[in-house]
Amino acid sequence: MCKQAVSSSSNLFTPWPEAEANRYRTLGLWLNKNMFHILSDSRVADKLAVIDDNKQLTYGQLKTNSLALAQGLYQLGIRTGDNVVLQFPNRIEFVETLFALFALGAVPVMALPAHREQELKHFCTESQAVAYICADHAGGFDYRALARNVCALTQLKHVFVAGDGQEFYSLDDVKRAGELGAKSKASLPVVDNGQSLALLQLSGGTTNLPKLIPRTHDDYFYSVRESAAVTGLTNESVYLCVLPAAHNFTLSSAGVLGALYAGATVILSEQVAPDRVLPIIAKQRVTTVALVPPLANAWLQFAQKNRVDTNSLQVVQVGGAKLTSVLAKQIVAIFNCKLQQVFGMAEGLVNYTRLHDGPDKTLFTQGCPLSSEDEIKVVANDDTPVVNGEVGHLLTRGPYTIRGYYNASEHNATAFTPDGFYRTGDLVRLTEEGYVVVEGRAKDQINRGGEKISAAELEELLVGHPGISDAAVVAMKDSVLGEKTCAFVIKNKQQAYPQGVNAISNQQAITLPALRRYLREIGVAEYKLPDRVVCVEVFPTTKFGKVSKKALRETLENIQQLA
Ligand code: OOB
Repeated sequence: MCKQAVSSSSNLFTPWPEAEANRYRTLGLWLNKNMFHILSDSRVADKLAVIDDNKQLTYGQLKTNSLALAQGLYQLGIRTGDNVVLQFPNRIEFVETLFALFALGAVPVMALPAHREQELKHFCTESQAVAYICADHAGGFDYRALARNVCALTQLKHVFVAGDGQEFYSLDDVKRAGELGAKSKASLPVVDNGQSLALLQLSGGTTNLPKLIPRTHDDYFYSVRESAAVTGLTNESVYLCVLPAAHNFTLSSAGVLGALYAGATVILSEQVAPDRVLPIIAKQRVTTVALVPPLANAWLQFAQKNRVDTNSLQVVQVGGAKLTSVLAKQIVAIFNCKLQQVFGMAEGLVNYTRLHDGPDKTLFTQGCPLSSEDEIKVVANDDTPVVNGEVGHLLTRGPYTIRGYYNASEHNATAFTPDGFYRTGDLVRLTEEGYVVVEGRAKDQINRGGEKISAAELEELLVGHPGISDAAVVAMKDSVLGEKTCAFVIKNKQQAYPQGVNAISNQQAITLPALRRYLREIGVAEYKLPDRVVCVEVFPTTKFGKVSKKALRETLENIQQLA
């Protein structure tokens, strides 16, 4: 079941129309270059490229290691066009493996460290991945145990583990074999095919199962180069990555790849808590960092109460969820730095406030599109443009926004307009100067402090529980995370509980702890577990007979007010 060649991916993702593609090439946006060139020879080989909690590598070492790993993976059968699920904490091995896969023309599927059996199984099946590459353990979790379960459930052919591989291939051994192989044979050529897939990102999702987002070398490399310029990264910058490095924000906006492209030093931290990270900022003289609003808030609280040296900080980027102007002002005042708001999506479009913008923009808007070639439209429900300045649905297309999800033709028919605009699901208005203000969301999703949860996905998981006959998930306001998740459930009265399915079934209790335990047991990522459960007899419906999420949100607000 090995997907053999890149040609097979052509019917799995929608290319840009030829006229647009030619235009982007003529304009020099698409360079027909493999992203491996980010580690190009022009970098100073002995400059520090990456530092993690335990080790560090120069640009020269990073390049050598990635090529050796590519060679080793090739020897074991990984080929151009193969999809490979990658799941790492913020460690150097993540960067080495990512560039090894780029060099091979293999396609990493960017799983997050929090993902578990449910998600991994889906990524492997959906992408027909031939391999899974992970760390042995991180954050107290053993990823080899996860690998065992995923292997049993999918068509995976190989598992590679950084650290103690146990029964799996150790990444160090693969690298060593690759070094030896490279000495005896001609080293692998890095193939430039800009239209081929560079990686598969993950959508926050509105569907039962998250969609994969096909990003090409041409489009991703363009967004990385342009983002590095807009965030002011140079070879003197020190970029700190605290959010998961695989996420589009910290990978490419400008992220780890943008920082390496600029010749900067990247610090990968597995810690996020301010007492652990703020000393790293002081020690490494960090200039640039990307945060989600709740993390920015936690760091500020800490910095106000403790003596910390954050003098080196020049740019603090905040994105992933709406930043309040109150928090925005505090960031600028307390960190004495430039604030850059980032409103982006793994599907492509990224908006940034610019470093020279005044407070009217940096405090109160989510920026403007990265590229002058980005097209954005704000439309009413019938897709007609709204009056300037009014709130509407944001649609976009451009040189780095996908034209379709991976292997999802049915979903693509509604997720994109017939002329190729992506329906972001965000409700926005534009200022007179064309800056975007995010006003809300039309998509059925919870944005839990930047982590996206598809309501449909969680509902499907909940109704899989024998004690629940129906579920409807809505966002509830939260002062720290912005939003949390509330699951309204209808108990299953008829269902006879099978013996020993899990602790909760036998008790017939649909309590929050029991439900969270159930979801954990079936292998759902921790951030997707509901924060509140409300049992109801029936769901309110709209006049079309659909569950009214609006009415459920109102019920929730009433309950919260009474509490
Ligand atoms: C980023 O990417 P995703 O794919 O996890 O989530 C995209 C969605 C957007 O459609 C929007 O609903 C929300 O996240 N979002 C924001 C926001 N940034 C993202 N909502 C309000 N204000 C913001 N600043 O989250 C992402 C990708 C690249 C760069 C930055 C964020």
